[in-house]
Parts: sequence; structure tokens; C-alpha cells
Amino acid sequence: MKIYNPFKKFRRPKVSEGIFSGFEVELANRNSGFPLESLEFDITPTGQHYTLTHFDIPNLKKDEHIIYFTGEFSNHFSLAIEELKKLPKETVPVTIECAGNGRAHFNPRSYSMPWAYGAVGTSEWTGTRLTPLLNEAGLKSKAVEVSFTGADRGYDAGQEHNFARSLTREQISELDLLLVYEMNGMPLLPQHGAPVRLIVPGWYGMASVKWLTEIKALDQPFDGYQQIGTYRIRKNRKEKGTPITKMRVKSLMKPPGIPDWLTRKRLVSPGLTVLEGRAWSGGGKKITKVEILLNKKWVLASLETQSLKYAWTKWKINWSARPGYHVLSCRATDESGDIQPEMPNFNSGGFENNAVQKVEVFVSDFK
Ligand SMILES: Nc1nc2c(c(=O)[nH]1)N[C@H]1C(S)=C(S)[C@@H](COP(=O)(O)O)O[C@H]1N2
Ligand SMILES: [Mo]
Repeated sequence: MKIYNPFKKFRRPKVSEGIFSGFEVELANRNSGFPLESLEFDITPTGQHYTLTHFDIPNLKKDEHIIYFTGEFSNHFSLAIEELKKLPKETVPVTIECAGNGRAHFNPRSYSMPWAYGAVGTSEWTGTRLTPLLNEAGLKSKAVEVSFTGADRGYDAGQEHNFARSLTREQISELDLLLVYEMNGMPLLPQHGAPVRLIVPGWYGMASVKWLTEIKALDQPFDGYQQIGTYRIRKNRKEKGTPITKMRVKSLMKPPGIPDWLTRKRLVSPGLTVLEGRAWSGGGKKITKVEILLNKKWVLASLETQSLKYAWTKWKINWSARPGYHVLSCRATDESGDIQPEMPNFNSGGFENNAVQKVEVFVSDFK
């Protein structure tokens, strides 16, 4: 039978400028960001966590779901959710950011989900470590990578595939990988990967495969679309580019005062205002410094929470707000000395934008 592929010739426009297309707006309705005011919480309230789903949310039954270990393992085996839950349990707070967060602030922008700032959040993920399971399955010496496949299937760039990603043996030995079935003490919600997902702490979100069905050991590097066709830093689409892995150092401010409905610009009363927010980095690197741009000078904020390996840090500063118009920014530095840039570095996929946030504030008396 000849297979008909209606999307074979579908390609995104190279880049876009100006007004957002209907397709981008519809993607933004399906994949919501978190409300910046919830930066007040160490743990993002579950219903406010951002979501990014490429295809459709699969409706998987917890009691019937099985994860298969296949490919270049000495032992092929499978695990039901109830069996997974009997394994040693760990709860880890992890900040996850979508690699496309900030895409809408590139100019020209890449034609995809138009994130501004909201594609990041922190949850307490509960599950079991992956490494003991890989050891039990026994990676053969010829296995070079392990792939992780989700139940969701669709098309991108004319290619039909399940959402799937891989990690090399070396990455697996360095990362604190978790198979999780709970988020903030509750069973995973369907949109966050129920009944079980991978969590790759310290990396951008694409690696944390949701609706996990198969873990396969491979004797060749994985060539799935989500691994080699996208999630790469390229100046233009012809370049092979380099794969996206660890999150870049970044910070966000909880916008002070009250907003204007349409523009989200702020109104703040004159006088003492507490500015606060969160800062994080990838690869387990801790935040060492957060500075706030006040009256054109970078001023040191205080770090309010213990710096955790994989979860964001709270920062705070007092601002004596003088009447007028202000653009507030914050910038974080991590323990390797990496610091946020003022402007993003263009790349064709609109990834890894860690340029400083800009919060427009009018200071004036109001009731
Ligand atoms: N199976 C599957 N896993 C996936 C995705 C997906 O579309 N399908 N999206 C990835 C991306 S790009 C991100 S940023 C995170 C988002 O996780 P969340 O929706 O729970 O916030 O999931 C990742 N895992
Ligand atoms: Mo993402």
C-alpha cells in the first residue's frame, strides 16, 4: 500500500517579523505559559505550570500502562506503574524551562510556539532513579545511546514520528535521571505526561519525555526528528548545528504593582517597593549573584533561599520607586561565572534566549 503523507512538503517559513500568524496564536492557546506573579512561590502551583505538547495529549490508562526496555540490553523487561511505585522513591525539586522560552523576543523570530517569558516552572517531582533500572536491564557494551519514546505521535517538517529523545551513555552517567509519576504530591496530570515521564534535571525541557512507553538501548546514535531535526543551535537551517542540552543562566522578576489588562505594563505607588523573583541555571550550577537595574546601575539583590542544585533561587531587593517611567531588569550569574546577556544571540530555531527581562513600570500615586 502506498502511504499518503499530506504534510510531506510542509515546512515552516524561515523566519517571521511583525504580526503573529493564526497558527502561532493557536499554538499559544494550546501551550500556555505560567503567570509571572506565581514567581512568588518556591514551587509553581501545579495548575499554573507551563505546558508544551507537540502533538495530542494521549489518554493513557494508569493501570494498563507498561514501560518496555528493549534493544541492546541483556535483559528485555517491562514495568507496570504499580511495580515502578514499589522501587526506591525520591522527590526532587526541579526547575524546567522550555528551550524555546523567549522565542517571541527574537527579531526576526522563528515560526513556532511564540513564548515570551512564561515557559519555565519548578515542581517537586516524585519517582525512582533510572540508572538502577538500566543496570538491571544491562546495557550491552555496543550500546552507545538510550532512546526514550513518548506515546504521542504526529508530523513535523513532513516527518511522521512519536516524540522521542535520546541520551548518550556518558550523559546518562552524569545526569540524575528520574522516572516520575507524581508532581507536587499528586499523580501526574495528563498534560504533564501521565502516568509516567522522564525528568532530566538541569537540561531544557525537551529532554524530559512525557507519556513514556519505551526505553531502548541503541548501537547507533538516535536519528529521530526531535533529536537531530530540531533542538539544535543553528545560525541558519542549512547548518548541522549543535544540540541543545543544559539550561542557560536566567532570572525573572515578579512584576510589581498592578497591571494594565492589555499591555501588562505596571503601575506602582511611589516609595518603598519590594522587588522579588527567581534565578536558575542548568547542569546543576548554582546561582551566585543576582543584580537589578535601578536608575541605570546594576545593584546587588539578596539571595533568599538556599541554592539548590536543580531548583531556582529566590532573590529580593528594596526599591525606592520615584515617580516616572522605568524599565526594570534583573540579571543572574551562576557559579561558573556565566551571566545573562542584555540582548539575545540570534539562532534560527529561536532557542536558549536568556537575555534580561524588561518590565515596564509607571510610578505614580494610585489608591
Ligand atoms: N512525549 C512528549 N514529551 C515531551 C514533549 C512532547 O511534546 N511530547 N514536549 C517536551 C518539551 S519541548 C517540554 S518544554 C517539556 C514540557 O513539559 P510540561 O508540559 O510538563 O511543562 O516536555 C517535553 N516532553
Ligand atoms: Mo520545550
